[in-house]
Amino acid sequence: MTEQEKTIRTTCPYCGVGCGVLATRHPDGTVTVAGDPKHPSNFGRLCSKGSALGETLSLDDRLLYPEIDGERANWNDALDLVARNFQDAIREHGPDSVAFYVSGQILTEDYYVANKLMKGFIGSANIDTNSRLCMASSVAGHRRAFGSDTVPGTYEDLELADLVVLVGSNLAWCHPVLFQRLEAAKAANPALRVVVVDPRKTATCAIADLHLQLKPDTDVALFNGLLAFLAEASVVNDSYVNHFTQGLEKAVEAAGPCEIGQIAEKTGLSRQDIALFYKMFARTEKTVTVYSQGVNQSVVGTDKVNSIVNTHLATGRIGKPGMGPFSVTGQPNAMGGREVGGLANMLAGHMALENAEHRGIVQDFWQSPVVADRSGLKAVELFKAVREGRIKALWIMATSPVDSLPDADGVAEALEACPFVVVSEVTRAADTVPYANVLLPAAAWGEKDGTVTNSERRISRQRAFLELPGEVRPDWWHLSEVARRMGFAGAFSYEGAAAIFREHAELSGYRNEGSRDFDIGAYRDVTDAAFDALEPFQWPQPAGALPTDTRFFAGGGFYTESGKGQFVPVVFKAPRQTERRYPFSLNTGRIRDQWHTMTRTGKTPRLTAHFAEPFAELNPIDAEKLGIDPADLVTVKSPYGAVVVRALLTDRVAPGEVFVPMHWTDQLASKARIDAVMAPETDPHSGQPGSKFTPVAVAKAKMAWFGFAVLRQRPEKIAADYWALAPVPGGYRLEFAAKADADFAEIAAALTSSSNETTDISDGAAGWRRLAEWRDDVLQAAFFFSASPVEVSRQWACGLLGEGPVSPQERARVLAGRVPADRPDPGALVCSCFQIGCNQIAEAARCGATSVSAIGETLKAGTNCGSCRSEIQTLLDEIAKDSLDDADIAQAS
Ligand SMILES: Nc1nc2c(c(=O)[nH]1)N[C@H]1C(S)=C(S)[C@@H](COP(=O)(O)OP(=O)(O)OC[C@H]3O[C@@H](n4cnc5c(=O)[nH]c(N)nc54)[C@H](O)[C@@H]3O)O[C@H]1N2
Ligand SMILES: Nc1nc2c(c(=O)[nH]1)N[C@H]1C(S)=C(S)[C@@H](COP(=O)(O)OP(=O)(O)OC[C@H]3O[C@@H](n4cnc5c(=O)[nH]c(N)nc54)[C@H](O)[C@@H]3O)O[C@H]1N2
Ligand code: SF4
Ligand SMILES: [Mo]
Repeated sequence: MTEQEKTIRTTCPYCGVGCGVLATRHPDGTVTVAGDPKHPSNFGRLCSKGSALGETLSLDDRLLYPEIDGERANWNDALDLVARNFQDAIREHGPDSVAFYVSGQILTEDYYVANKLMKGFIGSANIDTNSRLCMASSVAGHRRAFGSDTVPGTYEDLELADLVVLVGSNLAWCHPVLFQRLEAAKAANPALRVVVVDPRKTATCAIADLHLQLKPDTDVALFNGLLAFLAEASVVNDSYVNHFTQGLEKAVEAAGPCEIGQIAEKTGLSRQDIALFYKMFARTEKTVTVYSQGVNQSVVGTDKVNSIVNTHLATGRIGKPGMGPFSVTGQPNAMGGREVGGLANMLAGHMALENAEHRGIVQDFWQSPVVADRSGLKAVELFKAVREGRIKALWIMATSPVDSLPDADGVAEALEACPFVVVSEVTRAADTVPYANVLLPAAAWGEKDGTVTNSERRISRQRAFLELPGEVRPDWWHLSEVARRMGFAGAFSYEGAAAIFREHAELSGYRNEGSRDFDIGAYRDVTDAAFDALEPFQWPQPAGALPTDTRFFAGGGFYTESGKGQFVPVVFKAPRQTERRYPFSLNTGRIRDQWHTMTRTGKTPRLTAHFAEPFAELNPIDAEKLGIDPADLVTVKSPYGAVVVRALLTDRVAPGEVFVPMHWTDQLASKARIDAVMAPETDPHSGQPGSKFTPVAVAKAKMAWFGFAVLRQRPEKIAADYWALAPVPGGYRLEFAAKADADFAEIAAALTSSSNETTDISDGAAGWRRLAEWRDDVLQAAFFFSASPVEVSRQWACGLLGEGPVSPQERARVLAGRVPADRPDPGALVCSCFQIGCNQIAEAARCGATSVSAIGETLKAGTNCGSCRSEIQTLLDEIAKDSLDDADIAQAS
């Protein structure tokens, strides 16, 4: 390593696994990353997104200076204006006329300051967060059962278990490193069984011994049935139940008798599969049930959580090695946000807003003029209030509600109508930016310092390794400066993240004495230097105690009034039916290589190659009925809004269901914000929207022509009824289409510079036309037009931008666009690290590489980050099945 090279230990800014990252800054300004072998979450592993972090740090789209009404401003004016508008609103309309909407992607220190300002100094609880869309049902379920929002287990439990049940969790794509740990545990312990409960066949199913492909939102029927089964088969742990819990009888009564036939009817599962699952669960002491958004993001999400937790309380399988219900968090700091009380119905330090004693503790500690004493507006209600003019000043930080909240067009209207909107952002290429009266430039990953808490309650440092560019400042600074200007200088005079962390740690231990789960009092006096060097640690960590058991509730000790864990009686409610006009149920979620609204992962070709445009997974049976062919464009529509996306025909989804990823925004596609389609219906206990279910109509979007282009420059404006843009090495790729006939030469010219030379070839009979533009013999853009979806190898076409000068005589050959014989089409990308496509894997399999490791040896695919290993497995399974089928056919004929 040269002298200027510097390696810093930090934490990945994406998912809740919370992997340790070694970031090395090189003298040429580039940054490379590697997994931190010493970090106890990942032990050196990183997934595809984590591995590509170094490629997402460019400043080209960064917000570098404050802006007022779209004009660059200085910090002082911007902060004064924010403080004045908030103060004016509070004076005229009261504290509940202002609100913050923040995010599980800010650091604990940012979050702590936001919550303190709103609840203790402004005196309203109108601070909510995108965790409402993410973890709120788990929080509500935990509090009902445990009396506190406690995750009882640790990651190690997945490795120590003999049965891991994954409910509504696509772990392979969404918590890839945890998935890899599970995969490795399964390889080491052949007795370990994995059950996946998901209406969709996901990549996670590659390691499943049993996939329960249930009907959407019928999980409560499945787990109530399990509780009844356990009770009837006397698998209840009487000692645990009698000593440490209350309410089993009522819960069993609510669940009703275990009638497998009825459960099969409700869930759409086969009786055999249900019985098999119940028996596996009953006989396997070491069972962990991991759950995620298929559980939380539902109008019955909290009941789903408790139906799962009930089965673990009944068996006493909680807080012991290899056992427990385990809600895995999505965002890097979803847990930190919960610890500081960032939700509208929570208080700092895992204290309860409705508890007068807790409010007293917090107010006394903060020495604050007030402390909010009733729940503020939860995300969906909050934006409804904004739309109705009840919120006069709103501050949005590190989240994009016009993309991620249901009825997203309604949210956009709300922001339009709001008298004063502040947005703290890192990029100007975010859909919220146009709605901001004041834009505050925030420090991004690599520039900011502080802590995050992962799914297993492990607190790790994010450390800066880059200077703050332009005038960007960390989020906690934005908040503290406004607080100072609102007259609260004394309580917000922080010098840095360490000072905030100390205060947060001290509050967690303040008048605690074991009465609250969250206690990191041991760190209340941490020095700046010790904070810099802080090693990842799990809470609880009270002052004066040695780190001991990091699990909860094996021996009771619940935080309820009685100290006992509570069974919550839950009753299965049949999910809302789809209707004649909206006959499909829309499911939404994530893909392997993109993070939410793509503001970072959408910047690197390595991550966009896996899926380069928005799509709808549709079962081939439905497609046939609707006259939809592969690669057609389709409209997915509800009474709230519509998207136009590419049809992806696959039996991964069941007939009657359609899955659309949540990622595409107006930055990279014409009309793909799927939350514009989602109904704003929420769980009554948690306020979490049911982002996995909305009745929709699906129809072919008829187009007069389709186009595909590779372009050296990003086009300024794209005039087409459908378009989707993605970066490729050396430029961009564009898919587009329109309903009306058009002049292709004009379209091409409008997307590029007019000074280019053009080559134009067409095949009238085959119905296609191709145009290429050149400058100094170098390809600037290539266009492929056709009356039907363009059939050209995308990998080959994207590679054209990498070719050197081409003489005029050769240009037609370039355009002819057949993959040269010596360079077979690699096919759809599977391995993003080594850019290996499915055709290459199929070819290797035909040559004998029939296992994931053999593919790794032959092609290197899957040998770096490992995120694609489950897809390789699925491909190999399909190839094996196809060749068996072929053999059957051959035999039969
Ligand atoms: N690659 C990637 N990883 C991520 C993220 C990302 O954006 N990209 N985001 C992170 C965040 S914030 C989160 S919250 C997590 C989310 O992680 P996950 O919850 O694992 O991901 P999702 O794709 O949202 O949904 C999981 C599954 O729920 C299923 N599901 C839908 N309806 C039901 C139902 O009624 N019952 C059951 N049992 N299952 C159902 C869906 O089919 C889907 O496969 O991922 C985190 N990790
Ligand atoms: N239909 C549907 N909708 C969903 C979901 C779903 O499964 N289906 N999932 C929901 C869930 S679980 C989640 S977590 C949400 C996520 O949805 P969002 O929170 O809206 O998505 P992000 O893209 O993560 O938004 C983060 C924003 O913060 C910016 N940013 C990044 N770092 C910083 C920083 O340090 N400071 C500041 N100030 N800004 C920063 C990014 O540029 C980006 O614009 O979506 C929810 N919406
Ligand atoms: S699993 Fe991937 S996205 Fe999640 S923290 Fe680890 S490297 Fe980051
Ligand atoms: Mo999330």
